[in-house]
Amino acid sequence: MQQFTKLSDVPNPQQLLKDAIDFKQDPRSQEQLGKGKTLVMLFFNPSLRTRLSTQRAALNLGMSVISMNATQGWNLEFEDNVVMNSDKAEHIREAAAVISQYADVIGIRTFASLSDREKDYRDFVLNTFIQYASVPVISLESAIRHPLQSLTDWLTIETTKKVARPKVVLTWAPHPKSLPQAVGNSFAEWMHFADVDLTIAHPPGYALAPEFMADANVSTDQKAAFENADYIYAKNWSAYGAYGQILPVQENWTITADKMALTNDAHFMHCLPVRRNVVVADAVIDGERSLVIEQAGNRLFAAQAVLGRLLG
Ligand code: SN0
Repeated sequence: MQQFTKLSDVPNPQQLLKDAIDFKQDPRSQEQLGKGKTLVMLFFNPSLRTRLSTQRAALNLGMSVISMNATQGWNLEFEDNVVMNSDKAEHIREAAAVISQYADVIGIRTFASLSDREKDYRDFVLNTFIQYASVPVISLESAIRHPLQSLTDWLTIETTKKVARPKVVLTWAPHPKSLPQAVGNSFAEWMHFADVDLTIAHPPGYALAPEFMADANVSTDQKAAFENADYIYAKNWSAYGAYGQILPVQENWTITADKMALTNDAHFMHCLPVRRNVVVADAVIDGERSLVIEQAGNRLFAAQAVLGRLLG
């Protein structure tokens, strides 16, 4: 594997899932693999799980880790042919090449702008960085995808499912802020590949980008979508069509115990961080079908599997 930014970067996703399952059973099984190697992580946006789990994953493989908030460094210019006489002190051409001198693997987090859809959907910041980096790059969530989260979600479903092909519902949920589509996009991308029956439920106007909706059952009726569901995966995203906007929504899309009662005793999943009693009611996230803490724990094994393949 040369890089990890999307499903199609992975030559054998089933093998990667198996690696993650193996690491979940024995996290210390490959303590020598990363000896003498360094992971550098660069954060253009906040992180809790991704930062700590990826660092811990690297340590479990014997790597050294350096992480940096990009805001602590120089303000970077990403455009070409610019006269750099304003607030940007360093060009990405030098920055990415220089970081590559210090790293064997680089992780980058860069959220969507939510203002320029064309640029976001080219994954401009991530791909420009990769263009000038000379070592493998892992996406720690980019403008349009969060593949470490999606591999984690697949691992979580595979290790808890009671039927061969569970019904999985990705449901939009309310949020006070305008959030990226990355987690929803990426979850859909990986679930299309996984052996699940995927439904995407969203209010009118909240369809994901067409390339991520392909093949899924789609419903704008949340309660109907919940029927017979084995997994409810909640996530807010801002509109793709009216790009980055929060649209008025008629019904209440918060995940409540009443709605969970419509399902086939479904597990509740969310990538976190989550706004309690906006996205999901306390009774659901604190209930016994909630997987959110195990799911976050699985971030470690997904990151270990990915780092392992990039090193191996
Ligand atoms: C990010 C997102 O892409 O939705 C990261 C999720 C892993 N979430 C947020 O930015 C939540 C921010 C908030 O204020 O609730």
